[in-house]
Amino acid sequence: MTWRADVLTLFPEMFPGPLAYSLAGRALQSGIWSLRATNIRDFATDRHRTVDDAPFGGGAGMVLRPDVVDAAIASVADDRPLVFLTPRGRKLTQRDVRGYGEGPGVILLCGRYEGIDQRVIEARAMQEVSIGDYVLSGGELAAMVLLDAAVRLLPGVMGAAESAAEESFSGHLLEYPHYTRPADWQGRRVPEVLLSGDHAAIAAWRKAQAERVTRERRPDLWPTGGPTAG
Ligand code: 9D3
Repeated sequence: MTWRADVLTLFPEMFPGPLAYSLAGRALQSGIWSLRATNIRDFATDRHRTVDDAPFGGGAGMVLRPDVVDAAIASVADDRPLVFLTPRGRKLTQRDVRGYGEGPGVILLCGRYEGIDQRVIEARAMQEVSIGDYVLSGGELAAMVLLDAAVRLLPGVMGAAESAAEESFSGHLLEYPHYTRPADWQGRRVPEVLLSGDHAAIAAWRKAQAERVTRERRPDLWPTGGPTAG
């Protein structure tokens, strides 16, 4: 059945955005997944459609009200995981992404302002997720990253060849470098082994390259070499 994504945001016009293109866009068109963006402001109850207020205890910025956020969630909630995109969250991993892809879909809540009232986070048992250690201006781009990563894993989205390659690779090494024609470009030659037709030699060269680049750039992925390994 269709994998369903709901996004709760103050900027619903940002969606589908880049998710309308490429692999994810084709899968959206074909009904493999669905996307609905809901404006949190639609659940404000006052004349001015207020969604936020000053923080108790003082300090800069504004906080999203729990009653408004809860009503927005109630309008879409079912058995899907509710994920709050926030810089305070656990860092998203490919394992998490695989889990989301295997379920019925996700409900994503995007923060703006300084945050969301803590009580609704707890009352709704939200999973709090960050996409990495840098500061965005809101959760919307993070939600798109999560969706792109999950949707490409859904059955029928990737070609069978790519899926198989991904499975056998399974993420422990960075990729070897790629080359195509021309064999000589601006005096830079493609490594001779790749032109040799010796498939065993090519496989060995690629493995060595993948290991070298992983040790150099991502020692944390290397079984023995990581800064916190051992
Ligand atoms: C004043 C302290 N700031 C925290 C570093 C407040 C703040 C900054 C930026 C609160 C929210 C945001 C907007 N970012 C997100 O909503 C966000 C995010 C991110 O900034 N980095 C990585 N992952 C994510 S997921 C959502």
